[in-house]
Amino acid sequence: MDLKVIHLEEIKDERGSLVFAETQKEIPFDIKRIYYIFGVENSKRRGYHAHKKLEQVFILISGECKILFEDNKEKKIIHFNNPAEALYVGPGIWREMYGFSKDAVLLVLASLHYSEDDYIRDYDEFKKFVDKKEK
Ligand code: T46
Repeated sequence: MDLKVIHLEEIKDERGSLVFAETQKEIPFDIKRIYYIFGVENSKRRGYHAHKKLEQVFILISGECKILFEDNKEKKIIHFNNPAEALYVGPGIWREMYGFSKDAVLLVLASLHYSEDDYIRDYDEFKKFVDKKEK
């Protein structure tokens, strides 16, 4: 699956911690957009889509949540709870985010501006898209 854990450097001193990431260094694309998700009730699930071209890096900057990822071969559940660990997510991967703690803030760095045309929100369409990509 086109996922890659990115270990970010954490600079810790008596004042607390600072974590950084730079374009084309830790982040393998030019960042065109950021967005963040917070205030999600623990019982709610978000996502239910894949992207056709978008590359993303996910960073859980506070709290914890889980994300289910799926491509044409496998499913993986990743438990996010470390703000110094980012996850690169390539195109063509279905995702469902759930199990948000009250204090969870999920930051997403994105390689493209927002376009609804890049979303595949229908699961059967996603399956066809990834099968076609494989051939
Ligand atoms: C993703 C997961 C992790 C915008 O207008 N601009 C934006 O940049 C974004 C990201 C969303 N929107 C609008 C589209 C919808 O009307 O915000 C609304 C909520 O978006 P959505 O239902 O897609 O939210 P999630 O949490 O299901 O998915 C989001 C991202 O959309 C998606 O790219 O990978 O977070």
